[in-house]
Amino acid sequence: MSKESVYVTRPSLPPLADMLPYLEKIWQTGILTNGGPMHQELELALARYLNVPYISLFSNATIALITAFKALHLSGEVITTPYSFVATSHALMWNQITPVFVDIDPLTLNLNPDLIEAAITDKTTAILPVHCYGIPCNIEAIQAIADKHGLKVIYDAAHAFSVRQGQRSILSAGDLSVLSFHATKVFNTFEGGAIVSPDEASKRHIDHLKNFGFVDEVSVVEIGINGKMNEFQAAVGLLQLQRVDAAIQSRAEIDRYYREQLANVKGISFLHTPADWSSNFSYFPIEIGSEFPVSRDALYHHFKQHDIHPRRYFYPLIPEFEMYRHLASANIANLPEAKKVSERVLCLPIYPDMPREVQQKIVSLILALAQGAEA
Ligand code: T4K
Repeated sequence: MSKESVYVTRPSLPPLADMLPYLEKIWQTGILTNGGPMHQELELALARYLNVPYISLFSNATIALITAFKALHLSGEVITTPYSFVATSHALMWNQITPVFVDIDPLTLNLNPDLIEAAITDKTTAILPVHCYGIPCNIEAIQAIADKHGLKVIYDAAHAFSVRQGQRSILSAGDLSVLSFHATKVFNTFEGGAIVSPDEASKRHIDHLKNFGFVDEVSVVEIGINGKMNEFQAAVGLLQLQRVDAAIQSRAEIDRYYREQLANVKGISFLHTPADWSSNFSYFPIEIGSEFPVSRDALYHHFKQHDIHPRRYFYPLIPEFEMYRHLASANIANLPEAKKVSERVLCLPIYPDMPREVQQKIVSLILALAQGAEA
């Protein structure tokens, strides 16, 4: 990665000097992992900040998803979205659960609740929606279907750190929600993740599962895994938390700039913004329609020639990957909205402290193409 290159994101980092006292403490105490003091402090601080009842920290969101399915004893089939990062479905496969892909709502780009019931079979045990780009799913409609059919709901909330609808955190929806704290996310601990639980018993169970199934020194009650976040990650998290509001604010300003500058470009549209939504501005996806002079892919390559690297999240669709193609629900003909969107969306670079000149360069490349200045 050269310094001049512009990537879809650039991770926020706490000042190195602020990190040193935390490192000294780790070195002094010799407590490196296994639910140490910083881990405990971060769990409490995050639960407070996110306004959620209970949270369990993990080494990353993929392991957290795998553990969440195990905690809820899921099996058989789980209904999910084709339009996500591949980890969403991979985590099901690691539990020998078959993903059943259902098309997305073209407005929110999330699992379309109107299509879920038709995909339920006697093997279905849960619904796994994703709040894609932090845009909330239709939580009420999904819960109503789950309640009617006795299904669990696990939200892949990897993009949804701190997102609220009205006054309510969307992370409290469903049975469990899973967050990612990967380097590329709004709040990062280098690698990391978490499960949000509704009650103490669920949290305790998840905490046992992420520690091999140990409940005390000599008792292992379940086949657990090692999903623990270590003290270094937790220290990073504690420092990041002090700055995350400012980081989101800085993202909001870039979001506003892009929207203003690109508002009247024919063939470029922005994503739906629900009225009572408080976004974390984690991504800036634009949809490139047929009225724009070049295709999404041509625009993507044009940017690359200028050493700007937006991303085609999420292309290809998960069901287009080789290991999913054999599934009946992976037939792309039944997923027309997801297919269309995966060929049209481009996520523009957005990250705190992104220089205004870089934002201007990105905008001017798009405007020049729109005005036919560059073929
Ligand atoms: N569910 C959903 C819906 C997800 O989106 C994800 C992850 C997960 C589950 C699983 O969460 P984790 O198990 O990862 O916690 C990235 C991330 O690796 C992945 O976490 C994320 N979603 C996905 C949407 O994006 P890539 O393949 O795009 O990463 P990469 O390495 O190409 O990074 C993108 C750009 O960011 C690079 O071009 C440069 C910049 N970058 C990246 C890293 C890692 C940096 O500047 N510094 C860095 O350290 O997947």
